[in-house]
Amino acid sequence: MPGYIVYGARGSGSTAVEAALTLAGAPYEVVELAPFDSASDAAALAPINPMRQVPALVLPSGELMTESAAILIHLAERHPDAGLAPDAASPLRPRFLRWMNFISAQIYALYWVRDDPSRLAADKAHEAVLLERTAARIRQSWATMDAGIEPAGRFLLGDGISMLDLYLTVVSRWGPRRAAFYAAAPRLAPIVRAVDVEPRLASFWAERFPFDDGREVEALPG
Ligand SMILES: N[C@@H](CCC(=O)N[C@@H](CS)C(=O)NCC(=O)O)C(=O)O
Repeated sequence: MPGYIVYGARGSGSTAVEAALTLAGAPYEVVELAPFDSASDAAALAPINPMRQVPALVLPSGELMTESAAILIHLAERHPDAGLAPDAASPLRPRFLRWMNFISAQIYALYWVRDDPSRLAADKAHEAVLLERTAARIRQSWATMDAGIEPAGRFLLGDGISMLDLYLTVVSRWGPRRAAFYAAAPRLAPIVRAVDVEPRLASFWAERFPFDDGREVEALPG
């Protein structure tokens, strides 16, 4: 079976997709491009994904997919034996879909600003305000998720890891980082820690998104 091609970067949202493919045992290769760090990488990505963002996934059929939640849901459907999502008839399906989309729309979307606040800010002082206010919004969103979803087991949807756990874990590693996440979402904290130490992902995390105590707190500028 021809494999998947992931356009992605270490520590980026593509690592959720790569982790999912790893757990599914699906063959894939990564084309390393970090558009948030490099103008030349952004230009190289443009013919693949006009939004110049990763993850961008080329399916075995040759079709392009973007949008992390949609990709993860699709991969769960294409690799059902991996058990990475409740199926359409499951009572857990509505909450799976709800919180997958919540992470994309309410939280991940804010990184378009946070990764380069000059996209919206008029000056440096305004950039600091945007960073502070988007961090507050992210903390509020994590708290809303924490109050809105009761973990159904060791992971969010039961005792098996799901796409939702992978997505939550990757996005919770970004600024304002884990210490803020744990404070805002104490019930979700053990979930992401369990994903951090998932044995099947140990070498994957070490290579693609190294994460240790030093990364739990955001480095302050200056
Ligand atoms: N809506 C997209 C957002 C993807 C995204 O923002 N990716 C970041 C990296 S984590 C990126 O490529 N940023 C570069 C940019 O937006 O210019 C998704 O859900 O996958």
